Amino acid sequence: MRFKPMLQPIHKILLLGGGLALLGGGTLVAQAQQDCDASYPTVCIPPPPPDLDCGDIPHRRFEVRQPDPHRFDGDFDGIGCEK
Ligand SMILES: [Ca+2]
Repeated sequence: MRFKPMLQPIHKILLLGGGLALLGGGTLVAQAQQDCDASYPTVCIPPPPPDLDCGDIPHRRFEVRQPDPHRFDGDFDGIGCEK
């Protein structure tokens, strides 16, 4: 009879910890998606600010969709950082 009151708080802490871990994981996924601008679907480039140039990123010849906030595709052919 003495063990039951001691076990209950531990059980609640474990449940709380699991819930927080799930919450934390969901937040991390949401942040990762926000950091990838939809104008560059094949690579992950965060939206400005700051404004990035091709020299600031490792990617070359990647798909660019408008509005292209970083202006990686200066000639508007849908391919960014060709040079
Ligand atoms: Ca281009």
